[in-house]
Amino acid sequence: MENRITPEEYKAFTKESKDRRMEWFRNARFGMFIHYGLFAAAETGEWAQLWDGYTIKEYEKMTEKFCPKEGCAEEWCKLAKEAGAKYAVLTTRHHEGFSLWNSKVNSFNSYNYYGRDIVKEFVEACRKYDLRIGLYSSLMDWRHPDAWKCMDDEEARARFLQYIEDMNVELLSNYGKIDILWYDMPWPQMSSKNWDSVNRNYKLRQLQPDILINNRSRMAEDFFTPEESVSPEKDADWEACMTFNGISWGYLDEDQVLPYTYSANQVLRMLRTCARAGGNLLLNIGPKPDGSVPKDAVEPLQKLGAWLRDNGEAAYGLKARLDGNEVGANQIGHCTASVDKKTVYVWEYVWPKAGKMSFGGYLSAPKKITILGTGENVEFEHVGHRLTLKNLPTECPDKHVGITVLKMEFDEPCQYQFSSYYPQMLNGVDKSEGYGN
Ligand code: JFZ
Repeated sequence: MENRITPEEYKAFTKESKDRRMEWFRNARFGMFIHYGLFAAAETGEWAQLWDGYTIKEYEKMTEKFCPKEGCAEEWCKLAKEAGAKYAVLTTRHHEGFSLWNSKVNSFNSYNYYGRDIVKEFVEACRKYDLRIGLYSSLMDWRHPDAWKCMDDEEARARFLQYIEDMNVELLSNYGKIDILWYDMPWPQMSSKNWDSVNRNYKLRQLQPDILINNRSRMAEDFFTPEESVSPEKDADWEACMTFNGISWGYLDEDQVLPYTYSANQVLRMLRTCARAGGNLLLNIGPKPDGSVPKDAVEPLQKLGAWLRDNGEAAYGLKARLDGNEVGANQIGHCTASVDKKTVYVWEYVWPKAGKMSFGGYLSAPKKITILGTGENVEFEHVGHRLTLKNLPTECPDKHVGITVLKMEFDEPCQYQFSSYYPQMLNGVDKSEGYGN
């Protein structure tokens, strides 16, 4: 391989451009994952080939049931846009080894079977709907003869690494500007050295100088990818990837999976966790064998998008990383805040019917409080450390999902005292208020 680079040189190379490359990602907050492949036809998850014990030959029969309809990629991207996603990531080839593009490297592909370059259709749809583009590339491959042999056969490893690289070169050369390379499952090689990740990724970055690469080629790279759990990565960029149902990335019967499908409210709680801890949410849909969006995901995504159109300011864009001590809400809500903490967004999951609400621990008073979704001003008073909002609407102001955001604007960074376990521990509380010393 030409012009090889050391890990130290590579780290310096990527570090120099990282903040510039990451800027859109750090503001985007929300992307849509699309797991599409022959596995959709199995209807038992994207690991069907392995879990259901197919031989490679038997699994090839999935090509008879897989039937991508015209315009399916457009359907995915239109819904992603409507849902408020800023980018989309497509599984171009999952572990089953079936490429969704006109590959000259892997003949087991959608073009040879159906005359369809689905990756091309996907990138064109992303551009039509102004979505940044992510291409998922599995390192694990259940079909290629060298994929497992490479565990202990150096020649097989060289062949397999070249196979993977050649496919990724096709993806990053033939479809215009690509924003994310989303590696997955770096098995059976258990180190970046054995994957030769430094040099393979260095080569791919030459093809797409602005590309972001995730941490799944056994190197930290640009962002971490906690899976099925919105678990913030401290002091690093991260993106939580989540199925829509906690069961499968690939299509499952849309009627039977409905009881497990997340509501818009549940997705919004994930998004808020991301917004207050400097991460993104990559929420997955698993299209049906014909490429249709499973109906269980449609309504939650449409509601989510409607809410974000009114309240997106509280979620999108750079936000302060909060670990619970800088700004606070109450038991029925959570906060996000601007980086300078002069704006605090309180996401109230339940709306008080009493027409008033208070927040302890606010040592400074905002200059203004509004209901973000309606722009309506809120009356309030500030006594000691307590902020009391008065004459509130008795009906929940948010008509989309029932989550109302209160926007509190301060002249200076908000001064908040962590509401501890005993009132006596609160500074600023008047001890004569019956709490004694
Ligand atoms: C992988 C895939 O196997 C899965 O099908 C899906 O595509 C998901 C997004 O990525 O799942 C993983 C990846 C990593 C771990 C577990 C499941 N891990 O590190 O434990």
